[in-house]
Amino acid sequence: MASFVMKFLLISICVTVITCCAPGWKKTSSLSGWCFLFSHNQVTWAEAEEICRSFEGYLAEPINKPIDDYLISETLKTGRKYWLGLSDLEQEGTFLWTTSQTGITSYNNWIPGDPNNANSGEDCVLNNWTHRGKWADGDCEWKEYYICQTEDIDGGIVG
Ligand SMILES: [Ca+2]
Ligand SMILES: [Ca+2]
Repeated sequence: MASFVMKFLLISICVTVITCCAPGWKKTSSLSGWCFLFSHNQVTWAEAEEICRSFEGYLAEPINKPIDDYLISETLKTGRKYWLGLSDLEQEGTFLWTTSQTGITSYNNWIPGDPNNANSGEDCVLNNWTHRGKWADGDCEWKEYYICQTEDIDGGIVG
């Protein structure tokens, strides 16, 4: 009974006061409503997408500067590059955000020279390319770190 009350209390606080993220996920006060998981393992883009979905989330989508700035601040700390939920798998040269299937609008953060579809083709987007916090297209089969994104506790646990 006591633990039930505690759980109820915690969820109530999460919902009414601030958003709560599952253990291991990060949030930032400047971006209410979002939780982010920065992976410690490296997988292909498709595998990363599947893993994020298994957490009821998706590959992170820095659709605007505030989200991207936060992701950059975190990835610059680790020095790693991470898969994002952005690709031109459907149509070469047309990059779409995975969940909305909409294109890049006013904000983008490509590193100069990318996207370049280099080598045998690059259709999946990484951030923090060469440790400069910028986006680059890469080979979807590369094994890379990834960032998952979910909405707060309602999106992550209930819905
Ligand atoms: Ca491409
Ligand atoms: Ca490239």
